[in-house]
Amino acid sequence: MTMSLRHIKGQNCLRIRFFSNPLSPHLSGASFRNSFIRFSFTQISKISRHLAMSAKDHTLQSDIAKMKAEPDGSFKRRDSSFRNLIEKGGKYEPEKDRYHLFVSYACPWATRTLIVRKLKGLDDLIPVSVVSPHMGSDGWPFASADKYPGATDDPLYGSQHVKDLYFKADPGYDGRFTVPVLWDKKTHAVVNNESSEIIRIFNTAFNDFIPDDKKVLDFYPNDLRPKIDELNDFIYPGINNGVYRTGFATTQEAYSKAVKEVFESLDKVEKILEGNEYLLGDKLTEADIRLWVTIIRFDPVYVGHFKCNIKTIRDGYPNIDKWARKLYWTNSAFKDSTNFDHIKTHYYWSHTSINPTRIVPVGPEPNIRPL
Ligand SMILES: N[C@@H](CCC(=O)N[C@@H](CS)C(=O)NCC(=O)O)C(=O)O
Repeated sequence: MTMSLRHIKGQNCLRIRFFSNPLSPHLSGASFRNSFIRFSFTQISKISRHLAMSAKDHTLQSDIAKMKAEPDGSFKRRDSSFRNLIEKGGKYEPEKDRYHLFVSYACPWATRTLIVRKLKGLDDLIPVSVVSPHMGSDGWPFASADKYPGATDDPLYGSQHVKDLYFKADPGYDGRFTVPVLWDKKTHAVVNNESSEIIRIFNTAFNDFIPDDKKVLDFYPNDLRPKIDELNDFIYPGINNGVYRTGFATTQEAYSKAVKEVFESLDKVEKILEGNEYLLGDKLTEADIRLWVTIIRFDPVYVGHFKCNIKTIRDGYPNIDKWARKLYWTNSAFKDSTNFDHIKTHYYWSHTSINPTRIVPVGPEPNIRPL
């Protein structure tokens, strides 16, 4: 049975047609009946908006192959749309069994949130769902749509794709369907889809529910904020987003400019890490976490796929390499949040404009060297 709705001009009613033969509804005159139901104008405009949305081509939002570069060939990332906080007295209160995190192991931004979630011991408070690395024309699929080892289903609504969650939260959503997504089960809403803000939420919002040894961990402490901000201010454009600007550039000029900026920023970080355990001396901060997720992907993916190949981390940056390996091998929050198979498969399979054959390279071996 299918149904069609038509607003009858000048009247606040919709004609609803029920068809028993969806393949040839107009031929099967005898099998449908008309019904008239009275709606308010608000309801009519809501329904019409919903119908218009469902008829729209969403692949422009979900298919990375259809993504357009700027006129000069450079890549510009869109700002995230949902920017709420979780705070006492706010719309989203810190509560047990209320929030859910949707991630991809492939995505560096999502991995930031996984690392802080682990470091702060929020595993039981904030359950996680993991998408398949095959980000195709409908965006990120859950295991229900693509059974990939390590991928899971959406336990809340049984969504097939991450885009279904965005439309559940906002039927008129017109942005990209990105991960991570911090979801509120109580109001069926996206709380926040910006990783840099989700990690700050995880850093403090749930402190009342976790043991003291986790509560005291602060990755954005007051006294270090200006220094952390200063680091983030060049590491984000130069490195985190710099590798994307390099890889998604569509002109030689845009590429050459972006790749130069990546390596200048890496040179700067290499100097900062000289004789230091972490970026700010002996204290692990969010600046390390934000940088690390890009560095761990650098040799396995960005050198080849995004053409960031002036040097590798392992052979060209001894201080960064040592810092990255130490975090991976000695802190399980970093290692457990890293899945090299998802990482490599995602980039090489999903970005067909860069790698049309979808062949996933075997090397480098190993993905990360031992300590
Ligand atoms: N600003 C966002 C960026 C998130 C983002 O771009 N995620 C990528 C995966 S690495 C994504 O989901 N892309 C899907 C798309 O653009 O269609 C954040 O930091 O959370």
